[in-house]
Amino acid sequence: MKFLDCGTSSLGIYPVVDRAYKLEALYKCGITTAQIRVKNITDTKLENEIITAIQVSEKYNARLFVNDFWELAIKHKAYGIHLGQEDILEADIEAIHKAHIRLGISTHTTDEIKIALDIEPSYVAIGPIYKTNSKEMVYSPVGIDDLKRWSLAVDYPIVAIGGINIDTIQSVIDTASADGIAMIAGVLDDGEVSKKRTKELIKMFKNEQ
Ligand code: 3NM
Repeated sequence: MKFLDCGTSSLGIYPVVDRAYKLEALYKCGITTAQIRVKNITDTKLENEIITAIQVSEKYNARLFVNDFWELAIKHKAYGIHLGQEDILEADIEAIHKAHIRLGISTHTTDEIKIALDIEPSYVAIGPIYKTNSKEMVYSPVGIDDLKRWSLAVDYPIVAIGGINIDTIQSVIDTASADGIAMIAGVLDDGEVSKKRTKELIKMFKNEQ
């Protein structure tokens, strides 16, 4: 089926945010890939949040992945959709492909990676690299060594996620395994975007230090 790729530039620092208004601050810092992972709202509010997220991302020419709500993402022509392992069982993968929308898939084990690879996605996310407080996890951390090892068998861009922040990112960068490094808390201060830290993270990813 083969999903579209995400272009020639690295996905880079890949923030995952719960509300669309946080995206603009991130894009102004130089973020080029983000995910909207809306929680706790439904119906029109949810749809409007996704529309706003898509619009602001288009304005900045950024690669926005919509988490979970694949039908809304198709309806509003999102750049990409991100799905977890349970979601890929329920979502209409063919409809996403037909709509020319990119697809990223979460994986936590080598078995899950195999399932993801069968779908020929735009990227494979591997996590949690470290312990995370942002999502309940039944999986123990993958760690740096397995990230390196697993990535050798994956011929798709890899996104590392889980517990990655300004203090832990360098070891992930040093693996040279990740095309993108996703994070929730790492770009936030009290729930709001920290521009200073976001810029520092981008610099570290680009190895400009
Ligand atoms: N998915 P933080 S870890 C949303 O491993 C999510 O699939 C994960 O948040 C996975 O950067 C995670 O604050 C939470 O640790 C990431």
